[in-house]
Amino acid sequence: MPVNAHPEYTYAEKEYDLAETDEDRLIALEKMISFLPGHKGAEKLRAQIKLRYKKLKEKLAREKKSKKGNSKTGIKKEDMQAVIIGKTKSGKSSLLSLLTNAKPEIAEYEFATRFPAVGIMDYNGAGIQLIEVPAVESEYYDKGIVNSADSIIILIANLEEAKEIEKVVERSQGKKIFALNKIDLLSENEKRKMSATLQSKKYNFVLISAKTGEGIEEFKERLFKSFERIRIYTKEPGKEKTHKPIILSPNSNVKDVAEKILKGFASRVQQTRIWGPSSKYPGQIVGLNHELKDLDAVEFKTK
Ligand SMILES: Nc1nc2c(ncn2[C@@H]2O[C@H](COP(=O)(O)OP(=O)(O)O)[C@@H](O)[C@H]2O)c(=O)[nH]1
Ligand SMILES: [Mg+2]
Repeated sequence: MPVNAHPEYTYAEKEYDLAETDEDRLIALEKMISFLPGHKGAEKLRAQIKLRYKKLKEKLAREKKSKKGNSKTGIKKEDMQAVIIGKTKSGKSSLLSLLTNAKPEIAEYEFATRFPAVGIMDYNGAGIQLIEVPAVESEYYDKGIVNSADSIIILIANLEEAKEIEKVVERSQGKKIFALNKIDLLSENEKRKMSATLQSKKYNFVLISAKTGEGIEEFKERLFKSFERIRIYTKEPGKEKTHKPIILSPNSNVKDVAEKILKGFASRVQQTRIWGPSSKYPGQIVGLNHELKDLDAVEFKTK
């Protein structure tokens, strides 16, 4: 307790010590600040309390902000997550239902999708999480979810829409892929013209039809590449490798695989063998630091 402290200050300090939530701590700090002793001897204390207040306030702001993101929708983020955005009736729901098990409403009328719809797309055994976000121009558009996604699929009908939506996601970090949809309605000549225009603007784009499936294989490949991840299969001694790979960032090593399987698992590994692109020969014995490549298979023998 500082010298010559105001009784109200002493009281607020007690409140602070007893507070159980950060919100209550912040209120107590506000009171402490307003009753801080003004004399020179308390200079250091004043600075300390004000700094503590500032930090706590920032922490609460951060927490509030992150709640506005994905957690609001209750969607758990998978290793590879992409959002599908675009104007109403651009074909977002159609694309989601073509690529995943999700069954969103596909409609002739506008703004049919009010809540983000989620599905998992299979890419040679690897799951890619796709989220249809309500139309960019609607009040249900969810900025938070778009900002936290790894990749952003922008469904468009023409160059104007590409420009318009590009502005909306200007600040988002995710890799952007423009997909010109409904190409089944275009002639070969129109398709060529559109491609040339998008190319000249340096867009990362693909031509697709969510209705006929045209261009979809190339789209899937482009999408997977946008995540810049590697797929590592695991196997048990004497058995076939698993169908579902583990997803890691490039330059990951054997230890990263073990730890992704189970935290602390690396310490139980006695011997590791690898097959695939990073191995010198099939079944090569390597150490935990061995760097892996996309499509490697790893076998662990445990102690
Ligand atoms: N011809 C054609 N129609 C499509 C295509 N994709 C979507 N549609 C149609 O466009 C309308 C809106 O589709 P929807 O997926 O609900 O769009 P959303 O509002 O962006 O979710 C529906 O009538 C779909 O059948 C496509 O590739 N080709
Ligand atoms: Mg929709």
